[in-house]
Amino acid sequence: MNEKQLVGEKAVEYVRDGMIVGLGTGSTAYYAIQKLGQLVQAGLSIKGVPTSVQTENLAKELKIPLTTFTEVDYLDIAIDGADEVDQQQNLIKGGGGALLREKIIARAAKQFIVIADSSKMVNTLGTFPLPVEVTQFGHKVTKSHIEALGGKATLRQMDGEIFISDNGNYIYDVKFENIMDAKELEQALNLIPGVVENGLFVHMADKVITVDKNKQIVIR
Ligand code: ABF
Repeated sequence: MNEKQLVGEKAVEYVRDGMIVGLGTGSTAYYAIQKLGQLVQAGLSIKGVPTSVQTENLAKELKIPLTTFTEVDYLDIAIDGADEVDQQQNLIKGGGGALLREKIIARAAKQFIVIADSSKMVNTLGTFPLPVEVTQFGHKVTKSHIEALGGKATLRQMDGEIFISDNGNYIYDVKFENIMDAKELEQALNLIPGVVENGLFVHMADKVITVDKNKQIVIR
């Protein structure tokens, strides 16, 4: 079993009958969702809130019942991946382009569980470019304000076209050198008109499930 599957399936052990579950996006969350699909087939009664259209489609394939924030206003648990996890369990997320819905769902969850293979664990955030979701309107001006904070912003493309998020926005991937104060940067970015959300998840993870160098599961 690979590290992603190990941590993905471990997180599902925290899911109980009757829960509303935030379903993450990415190749690690994929394993958690696959496991939930098996348990639903075996009788587990949950309702999922997907963090992306991609995850919504996967959940539908697996016949996991879904709900929305028009029916619920909180989640019991959210399980999601990350691009980087630092020593204080702060995260960079958004490599999959789903950071806005992921952050809304992570905040709405009573328990936010992050699943990350060992390659995601870092001392300081910032090796991975920070995804910042921006409105299409005025995005080049927004980019200039983002770069004034010290980063180098690149408009995300996919298959030669400008990437458009599930919410109809653009994403800039911003290379900051080491991010020493994640909270300060998160707040500074979100003060910029045109910035919708950014991929810094500060003090949000309740648990981080990863794997140590002996391939043993570690829960922080
Ligand atoms: C998602 O999980 C994204 O925020 C993040 O980019 C991704 C990690 O991807 P993977 O699990 O495929 O490494 O939540």
